[in-house]
Amino acid sequence: MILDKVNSPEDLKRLSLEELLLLAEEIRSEIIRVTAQNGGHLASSLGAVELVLALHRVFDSPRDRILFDVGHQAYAHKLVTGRKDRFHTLRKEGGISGFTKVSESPHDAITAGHASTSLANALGMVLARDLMGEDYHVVAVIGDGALTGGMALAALNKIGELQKRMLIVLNDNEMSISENVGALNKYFKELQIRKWVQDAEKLGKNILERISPQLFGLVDRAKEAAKFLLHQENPFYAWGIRYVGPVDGHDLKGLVHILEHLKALDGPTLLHVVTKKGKGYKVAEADPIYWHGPPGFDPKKPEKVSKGYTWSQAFGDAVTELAHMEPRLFVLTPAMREGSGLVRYSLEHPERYLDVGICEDVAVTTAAGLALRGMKPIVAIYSTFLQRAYDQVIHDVAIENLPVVFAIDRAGIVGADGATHHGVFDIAYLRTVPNLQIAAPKDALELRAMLKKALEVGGPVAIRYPRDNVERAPEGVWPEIAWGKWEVLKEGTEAYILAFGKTLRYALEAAGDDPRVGVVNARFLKPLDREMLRELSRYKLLTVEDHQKMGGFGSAVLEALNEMGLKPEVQILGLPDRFFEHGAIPSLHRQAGIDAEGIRKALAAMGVALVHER
Ligand code: TPP
Repeated sequence: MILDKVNSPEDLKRLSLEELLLLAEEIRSEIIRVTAQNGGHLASSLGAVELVLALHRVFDSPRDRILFDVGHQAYAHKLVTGRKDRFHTLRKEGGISGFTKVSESPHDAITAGHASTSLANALGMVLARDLMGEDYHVVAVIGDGALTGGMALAALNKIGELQKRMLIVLNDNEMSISENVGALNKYFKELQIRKWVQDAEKLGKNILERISPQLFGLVDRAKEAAKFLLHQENPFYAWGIRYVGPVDGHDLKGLVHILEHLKALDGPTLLHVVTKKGKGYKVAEADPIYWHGPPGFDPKKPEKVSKGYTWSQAFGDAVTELAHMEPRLFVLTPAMREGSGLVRYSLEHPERYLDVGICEDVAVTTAAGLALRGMKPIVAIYSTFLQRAYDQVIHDVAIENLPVVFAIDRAGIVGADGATHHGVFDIAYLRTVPNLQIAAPKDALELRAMLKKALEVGGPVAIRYPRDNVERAPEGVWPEIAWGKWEVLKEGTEAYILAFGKTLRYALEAAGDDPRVGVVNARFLKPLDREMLRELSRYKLLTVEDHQKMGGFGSAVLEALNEMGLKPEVQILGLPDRFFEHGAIPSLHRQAGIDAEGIRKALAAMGVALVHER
């Protein structure tokens, strides 16, 4: 194995180009082997193997900084930068991260996970480099999907103005997670077509050259003119960024050659590299959407597996039905059609569906525009990505109390994607926003009731639900829900567990049939059910949530009690003030002490030791 001999990028420079080609295949096998066991970003990483090897061959990491946008396509980079022995721990608790991470390796130039950050980071680095009189290369690798983000486009604008030396490699596979969207994406396709035309012309020219030297001269001039036009029209040129491409991103030798050339240039350059998502693995090439981030699979017999019925699907089914009943309903996604359960919706209601690209801010403000003109928009968004649109939530939606529903998926600990992806801040950052109402359903039926009611009550409403399976609710059933009212699921004589969202299950498990402990489905956080809270304040109270303790549901309960002048014994369970890395969800919940065992311990500390203590 050649990979056995590669312990750092230095070793790549000693290989012949033929050995490098063999190494690419070995790396592909290793990526498939480990992703089959652990799940992970398979198709994106397979598509970037040659690109990663060429970059490490030509540049000198860690002296030169190579930044991977999102960092999900960088498995080959991990394998050649001293992490091949730990690669089998990918995304496992205590193992290496599924994204690039500064604290994991000196070769990881940025910590990533969220899209579109590489260009601004690179800009900061070249500014620092030049100010400090240092001399190294900065290379940002960004996908066509990540380039749809406003952050990336705004950084390009500044990069073009400042004219600092840096290389941007656009890894264009025409895919985001689903098909990429946007005008730039259309333009990239056009550039590829022009390239094919040019290649065909070249072929024709060779033939013509032999037949008629005069005609050949004409074609040559036409080609020069085409090249000129291409550059004139090219938006990167307009921005002051040198555009080179499109080039074949799987032609390792060609890539090495062109990178060597570009390395010597000053100012900002963008190299447009065309790759195939899933390259080298038939199923992933054929269906890059599923194989973007599959769970484990059998590498010899790779098949799609059903993840069961998820909260995302429950949401998708609910809005698909609702849209038949409510003609003003409109659903937006920032590039997460599959993850948000919206495939069915997008097919049944294509005219009231919009994928804006990886730009959560645009999703939220477009929803505001729709709401201002009488529509009832629902923004389907992951908790962690809504962080990107906080100002838009306040400035464009909440101030005018617009009827925008935020369907917040992946709320709480999400598992293998780790610190960048846990949705554990949304309660804290949304709770402080006036007009915004916040709810969390206990099951799919309650989700339906909340969604329907949210459209009726008006104003902005956030409904949060976790990354998890849920029992399917029957179609056509739309129960009424008392807005702002909690629900007692079990009576108690000494203490009540107030659970918000996913932790309700743990609360019921912990309470068992102990008559002293009651359980409340505290499904509305804002407005909070003060009436019931007042009644319950005769008992000891334990709040539990899958969210940061600071600023979360427990804080809201304490604040309300304080305002009402009530002082029951209260304990708050939530995530402590630190970041949780990747790991299995139940394990991380256990560590945070918010699972059934944690609840039992907390109750015991309050003097309510449970009889069925296992
Ligand atoms: N929104 C943000 C801010 N960050 C994210 N990581 C995502 C959404 C989810 N996401 C992860 S990868 C991806 C998306 C939408 C697609 C990226 O497409 P591209 O940059 O073209 O890379 P590819 O996977 O095609 O190689």
